[in-house]
Amino acid sequence: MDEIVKQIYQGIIDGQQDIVSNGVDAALKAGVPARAILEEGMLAAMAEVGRLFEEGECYVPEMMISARAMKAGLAKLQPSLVQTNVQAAGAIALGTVKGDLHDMGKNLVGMMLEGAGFKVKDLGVDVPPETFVAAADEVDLIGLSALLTTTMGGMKKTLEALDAAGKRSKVKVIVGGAPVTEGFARLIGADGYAADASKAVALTKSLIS
Ligand code: B1M
Repeated sequence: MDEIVKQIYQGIIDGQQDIVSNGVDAALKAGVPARAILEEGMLAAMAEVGRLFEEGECYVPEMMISARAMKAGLAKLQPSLVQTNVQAAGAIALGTVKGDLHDMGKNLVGMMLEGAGFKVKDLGVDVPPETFVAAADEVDLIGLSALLTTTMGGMKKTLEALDAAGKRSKVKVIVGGAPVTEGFARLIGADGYAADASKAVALTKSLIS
């Protein structure tokens, strides 16, 4: 791993915003590809934070501080991730389902979709089904994110609410997030599942091209 990328990785684990933010600037200046900074530095570090939390070696406050450091780095990386000359290819509404406050995966998916030329409406976190239903009139596709096994049910409820409002056939719905699987997506009747942000872009293109 590149030395600067290592510093970004460690900075996220230690929750040091300045190190991460300056590290991303330095890495971009040194010509390290944005994708490598994201995947080898930032995503790998958050996966390690998750492992430490799971094993009782760190707690929610530390997880929050790491998340803040990751966000500082993402803000610096965003322009490089979303560079695009592509015309708007469709409109997407994105949100993390009700009860769930995790937003970094959803934000990354949003950035990548914008980079691919889609117009993205970010509905935020803890989004109830009725908010997705209201957005359905304005977009071609709705993207639902969930990071907790306990909130995945919110995806099914959103699909049911779209159905009840007579809007299900008007929009495509895709789902993603760490606990979500292809099988779960099929079970609840979503139009697709993507394991990461790049796959979400490919899936979106295939569904609304
Ligand atoms: Co939380 N948390 N957390 N957390 N947290 C997890 C998810 C957990 C797996 C940690 C663990 O135990 N190892 C665990 C969930 C266990 C489970 O349900 N199976 C957990 C828990 C338990 C909790 C709390 C309940 C802890 C507590 O309070 N006791 C609590 C819940 C709060 C709530 O939401 N109601 C909580 C809180 C938090 C923080 C607030 C401290 C913070 C979130 C800060 C924020 O998002 N602003 C946090 C964090 C940082 C994590 C971990 C460490 C990292 C998540 C993350 O941002 N990853 C996480 C452990 C882990 O995932 N390894 C954990 C980076 C992000 C870019 O990846 O979100 O996976 P991810 O997104 C990926 C893909 O999943 C996919 O693409 C993205 C990019 O490749 N993707 C999509 C995501 N959405 C998609 C949508 C798509 C397509 C693809 O289409 C629409």
